[in-house]
Amino acid sequence: MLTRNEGFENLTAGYLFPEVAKRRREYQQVHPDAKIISLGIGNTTEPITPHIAKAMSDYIQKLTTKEGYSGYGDEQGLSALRKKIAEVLYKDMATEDEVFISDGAKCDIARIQTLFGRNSKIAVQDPAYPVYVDGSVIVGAAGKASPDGGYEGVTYLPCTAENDFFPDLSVIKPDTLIYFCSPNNPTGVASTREQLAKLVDYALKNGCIIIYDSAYYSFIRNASLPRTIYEIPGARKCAIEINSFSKLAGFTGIRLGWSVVPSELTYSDGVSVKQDWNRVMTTLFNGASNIAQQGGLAALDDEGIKETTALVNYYLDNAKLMQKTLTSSNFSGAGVKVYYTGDSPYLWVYFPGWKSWDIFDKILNECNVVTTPGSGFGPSGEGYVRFSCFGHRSDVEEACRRLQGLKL
Ligand code: PGU
Repeated sequence: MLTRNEGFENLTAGYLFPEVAKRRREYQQVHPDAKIISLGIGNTTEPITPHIAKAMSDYIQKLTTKEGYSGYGDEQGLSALRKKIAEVLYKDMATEDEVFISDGAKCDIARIQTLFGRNSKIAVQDPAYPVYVDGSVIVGAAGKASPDGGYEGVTYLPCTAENDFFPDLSVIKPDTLIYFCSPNNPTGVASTREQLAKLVDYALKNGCIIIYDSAYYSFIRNASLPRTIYEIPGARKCAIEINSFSKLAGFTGIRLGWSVVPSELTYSDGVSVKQDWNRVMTTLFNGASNIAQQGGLAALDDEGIKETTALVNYYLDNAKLMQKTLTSSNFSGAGVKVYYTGDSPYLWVYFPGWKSWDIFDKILNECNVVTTPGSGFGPSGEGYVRFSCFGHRSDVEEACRRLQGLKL
């Protein structure tokens, strides 16, 4: 008999979002008439925009012809798309050969773990997108669960209202892999240039590598905030960036993302990280869908940028409506605190005296609205709930009406 990868034994809970979906299903079974609205998982709902859709459907037509058909492409992605991403999004900060096209950011976060193996030390923002920790547990780098609710091999970096959601970096040990997400999921906070400069400086001085997840960069509206880690001098020597078309262009189902691994980035022995990443992407991946890549190309030309900006603005307007409701007297009178700066799709909301899953249940029961419990993102998320703005406007408006009636 084969033994089980002990990483699975170490996992203390199921993945957060299926857990949320299960509670929703159970509620719906008991209340079949309830019209449940999701402000839970960050799943896009608006249609693919016309210019981007046309590029994909034109390409599908080409695939039906002998001349236009293509099978496997380069595993690292279409060179036209790698070039376009480098030119449009990174300008002189990254080159085409440093951009790798993928089937999405979550998948890249999983594959990245193969670079550093089970002996790597991990640090994560707390709260954080659960894949960083759960993925590390599965590959064995996070160790066993500790009694305080975390994992022995993970350094948690509390990001709370008290520290303005930017962590104390001094607790990170040398030679650690640091997962850092900005704009952050779930707090919604986008780190400033000064904060990111501190992070890069710390990584360079302590031999750390940053996995910088900027899947929500397109939601940044404050022009002074960096949209990529490579705006920070020195980042090319210590950071990998992971990114996605999911939230940028509504590609959550189409699946398309990219990573940037600069040529200067090396392991302690001087070997190039990019060289190994190229090996991982060519060996454990077979290239993103060629149809999706045509959509990605269209998303980054002038017309595409116009469309995606409008699409993201639509969701940001939803977030403003939710902010208005959650800061109204029904909530503020009960001491509820809303953290939202207008640069992300998530509102991070603190309900004093409540456990996250309890307030999640209460909102589901009384308003038939699904949220995401903050404790699912890490120990510092307890007492918080995350509201996502990726709904249709009419659903968001209806959810806001119902939330006004929540008995706090
Ligand atoms: N990175 C961050 C920070 C995310 O929040 C998400 C999605 C991804 C990556 C995934 O990007 P893809 O390119 O689509 O793979 N987070 C959503 C969806 C939940 C999930 O399991 O990915 C969320 O609600 O947090």
